[in-house]
Amino acid sequence: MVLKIAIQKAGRLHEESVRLLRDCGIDFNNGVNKLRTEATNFPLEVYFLRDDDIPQYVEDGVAEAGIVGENVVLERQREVLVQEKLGFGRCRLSLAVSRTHPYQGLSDLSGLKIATSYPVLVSAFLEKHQIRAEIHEISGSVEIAPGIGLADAICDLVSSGSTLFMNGLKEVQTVLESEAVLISGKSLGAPQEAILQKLLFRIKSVKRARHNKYILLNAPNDRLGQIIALLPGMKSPTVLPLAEKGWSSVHSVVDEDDFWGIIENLKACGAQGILVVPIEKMII
Ligand code: PRT
Ligand code: ZN
Repeated sequence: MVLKIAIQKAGRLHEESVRLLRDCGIDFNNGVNKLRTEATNFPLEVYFLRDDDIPQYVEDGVAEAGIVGENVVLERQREVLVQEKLGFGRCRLSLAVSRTHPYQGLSDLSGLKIATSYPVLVSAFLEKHQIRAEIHEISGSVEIAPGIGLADAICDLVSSGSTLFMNGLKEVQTVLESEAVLISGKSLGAPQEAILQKLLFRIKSVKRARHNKYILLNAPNDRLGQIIALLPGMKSPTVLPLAEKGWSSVHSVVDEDDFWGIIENLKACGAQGILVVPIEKMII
């Protein structure tokens, strides 16, 4: 028995999807000129597909799971379950108008023609805010639509914002925040469900590890109390005596978000020789 998982064949999510599965300890060939491949050390068959098709394939049961942008899942409205946010492929679906437009607020969009590849999400957003505007669906290069007179505004994915900038547009409203997600079919057989749960367990430990760092430092014993208070650790920090009298080595795990603040406070408390090491897997 294997679990069939669909990932993007080429494009923005391909590399990170492959990296995530590999970091989960799953070995497979990476799909150049291939439609599918089987992992050698985990019951997984990987399908390489266009991202837009992945929700449909998962709904139909051609694949039991998939990795795809949440934006695609929500736009396609397929009957699939979002199992886990994956922390990559982050972007936002945003409305933008010409930089010279004297935009003041959402009501300024009334009566405008909005070009987008996300008609479902944009209509829902406009309806929610009771704005009547015309949606013009186009499949690519949405950002050039205002410049060629095809539309007054656009709604497209943005990450750095440089595409909007280069096309003389300004972002005025976020419609959706998105990132890659792991989806699954709604009714998997028991063996596939068991494999999915194993995969999810591994993905969660990889995500946790990516978000945390292992930290080692030397501390004078008379400051240990203060230093330990700064380091929560998984349970509590490990403290080992150094060969030099009056000093200890302290080991702990810190969240990346709090990292720099903690380091500054540790130094201020007299910590020395601080080492920071990436964590490969983290199981709690
Ligand atoms: O061939 P296939 O159909 O599989 O790929 P695709 O061309 O449809 O998709 P692809 O690879 O471009 O994007 C796949 C997924 O990556 C999207 O569905 C999003 O979930 C995610 N993602 C993250 C992005 C971006 N960031 C992004 N910036 N997808 C597209 N863009 C585009 C955007 O459409 C615009 O043209 O990049 C441009 C804007 O980027 P900035 O950095 O200039 O703001
Ligand atoms: Zn696509």
